Amino acid sequence: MGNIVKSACPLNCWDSCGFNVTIEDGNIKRVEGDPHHPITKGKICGRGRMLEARTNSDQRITHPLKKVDGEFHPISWKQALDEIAEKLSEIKKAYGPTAVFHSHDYANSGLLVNLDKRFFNNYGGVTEVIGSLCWGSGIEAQKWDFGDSYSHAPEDIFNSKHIVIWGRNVARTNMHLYEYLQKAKAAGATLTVIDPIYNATAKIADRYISVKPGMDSFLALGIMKEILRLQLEDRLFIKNYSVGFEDVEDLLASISLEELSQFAEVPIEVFTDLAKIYGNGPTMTYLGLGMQRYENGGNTIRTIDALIAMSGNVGVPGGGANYGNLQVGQSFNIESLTMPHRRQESRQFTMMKQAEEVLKANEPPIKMIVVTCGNPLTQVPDTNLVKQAFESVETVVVLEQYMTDTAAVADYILPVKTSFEVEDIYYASMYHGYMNYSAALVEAPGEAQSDLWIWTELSKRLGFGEVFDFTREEFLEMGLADLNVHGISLSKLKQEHHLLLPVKKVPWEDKVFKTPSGKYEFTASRLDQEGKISLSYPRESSVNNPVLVEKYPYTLLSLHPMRSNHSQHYHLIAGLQQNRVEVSEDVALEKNLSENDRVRVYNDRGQVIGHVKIMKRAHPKTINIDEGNWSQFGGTVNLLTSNEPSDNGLGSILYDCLVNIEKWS
Ligand SMILES: Nc1nc2c(c(=O)[nH]1)N[C@H]1C(S)=C(S)[C@@H](COP(=O)(O)OP(=O)(O)OC[C@H]3O[C@@H](n4cnc5c(=O)[nH]c(N)nc54)[C@H](O)[C@@H]3O)O[C@H]1N2
Ligand SMILES: Nc1nc2c(c(=O)[nH]1)N[C@H]1C(S)=C(S)[C@@H](COP(=O)(O)OP(=O)(O)OC[C@H]3O[C@@H](n4cnc5c(=O)[nH]c(N)nc54)[C@H](O)[C@@H]3O)O[C@H]1N2
Ligand code: SF4
Ligand SMILES: [Mo]
Repeated sequence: MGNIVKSACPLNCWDSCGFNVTIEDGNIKRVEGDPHHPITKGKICGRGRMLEARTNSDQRITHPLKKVDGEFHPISWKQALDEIAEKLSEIKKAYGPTAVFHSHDYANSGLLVNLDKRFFNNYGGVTEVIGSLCWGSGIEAQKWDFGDSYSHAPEDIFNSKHIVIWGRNVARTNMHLYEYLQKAKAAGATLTVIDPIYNATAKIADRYISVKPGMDSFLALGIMKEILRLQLEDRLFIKNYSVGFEDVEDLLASISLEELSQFAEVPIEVFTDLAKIYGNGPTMTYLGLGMQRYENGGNTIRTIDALIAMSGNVGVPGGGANYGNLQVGQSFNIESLTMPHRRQESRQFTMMKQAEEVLKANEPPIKMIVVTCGNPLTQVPDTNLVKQAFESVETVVVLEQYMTDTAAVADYILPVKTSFEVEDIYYASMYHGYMNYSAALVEAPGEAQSDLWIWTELSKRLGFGEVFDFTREEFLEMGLADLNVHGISLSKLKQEHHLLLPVKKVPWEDKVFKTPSGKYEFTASRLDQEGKISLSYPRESSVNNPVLVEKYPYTLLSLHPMRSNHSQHYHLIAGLQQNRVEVSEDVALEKNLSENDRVRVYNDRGQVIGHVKIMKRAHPKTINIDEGNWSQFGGTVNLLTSNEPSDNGLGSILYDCLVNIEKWS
């Protein structure tokens, strides 16, 4: 039977689902959807259901471990914390606090996860990561254009005449948007999918457009050129609410439709077709992260934004350039949780270049790395370099639940609780505007502790224990303080389990933008450098590097896996434990490959071995290996990817990656 309680999904995902969790004899038995959640309505994915296994698995790390002579040995919490605190204090004295590097990602979307920064800021300010492997180029791009990255409320889709899914793998990564798409389609909206891979979302579309990876800006320019020819642009918006459109017109005049079609590998008729879609809106565009993971990624998102703006689809119901939804996270009082004013020193490495920076840092050198909510040896590009960097540092401390590739190179592993073992509030700044509450539901196995307990214990030893002298509830109330005026409190949230944050349903409806000019900026004034959109190409492409294309003729994508959230589920699902190398039909033909052939995919950075699967209707010269795989199961695709940053400096170029492939026995 068991007792059913409400909870929430902690995984880094668009959907941020509400859960009903069954508890029996003090253990998690089952994880299901909460039918009362306004957006996720009782449906969840396999990754969410698998959180039962992630909590109960006997592979969990249950005791602090210390590496001695290359082997891990269990030690007491007291020993682990005393030794780490002593090292932290010695490092600060000898080199300053920025000799400590905090490497993290966003594996848990709990509000109190931010308290790691409270610890590091009070320590004096460490070397931090900036930018994002995930969506950094696109977020920065939208900040230049709109001043911020905001999305429409999910239900606003029913005001759309046309819906365009541009580089988002909705059926796989954003399941509730997929449901909304089906409903909006049934209610009469048209659906267009733009993607180099004919994915499950493309299958339900009225129009599928196959584009050359990394070349979407040429498609967007082609559509704009046709919009101008057909006089479908929104002159009122351009005149009253934007700056810089003349620069876009100049750019469009500098290149022909034929050239645009050749670059994008999209026929001109498609430009015309989409010009009519955008010109006869409202047309709602959902941008995914696909096309911004290239060196020209920021420019690509800005060009698509420009198309959406000039066609009159910004600030109107049923429209929007829906990418991130940062207004969700901005609702919380993050600064009172993180105390940035306590920093005495600071240094930043980008997410992408963290390994290279660790290796070359000397003022001061990196003496300790602390990893939280991240698995850089699997998820950060150019794995061979990441491994070398982490192995080069004297002390690596990893807060983990499992023996990941990153934990395996640690000197200390501190075992942490899973989301069902702590109280927190979960939200995603990606799609809908609800936050969800979860109480601590079960006891943790062995000696696993919460991340917060670890910061509290370390802070006491380092002499600033008072800043952690709060209960979890008090910290949650601190994070919600600014919301009280909106009638939102922790007690109300506990009662209702989910509450809508005060987010705009139709962002930019007042046509007042957060840019320096207050207008939509076709040409960005945010920076000193020229803010015009331009013709730009992926780094590893025939335009920028024809020699490399001869050696490595195929583009390698590394999409998010269906059944795992990044690297979090591979060790629990036997069927995932080898690399599947998906190739477009022309690659199979060129290389004489059949289904299940064993192949080697390689470039100058590394190689990955796997088995062939042939993708129907994928764009020519395209290969995909899903991201997240562990070294013991054949290795991460990041052995092949590049650690270069995108054009605006804050994003990765994970999909801007040329490879070759051969049979391998
Ligand atoms: N199942 C599952 N779901 C997840 C996650 C997971 O790990 N597993 N992770 C979550 C997280 S953290 C994130 S960030 C989101 C990401 O969600 P998505 O944005 O959907 O992520 P991607 O896997 O990058 O897929 C993007 C799509 O872009 C396409 N694409 C690649 N290159 C190009 C291009 O040049 N142009 C165009 N037009 N399309 C291109 C790909 O073929 C793919 O269909 O998913 C979230 N949901
Ligand atoms: N090639 C390629 N690389 C990619 C991507 C891609 O599409 N292709 N996707 C990128 C994207 S979008 C993202 S968001 C990143 C994700 O990168 P990561 O966030 O590093 O990946 P995850 O596998 O989600 O999680 C990392 C670890 O966090 C641990 N963890 C979970 N909860 C907690 C917690 O509460 N406390 C602590 N201390 N640890 C916890 C998990 O056990 C897991 O091992 O990867 C990026 N890397
Ligand atoms: S991973 Fe995403 S879709 Fe799956 S249960 Fe969690 S929030 Fe929902
Ligand atoms: Mo992500």
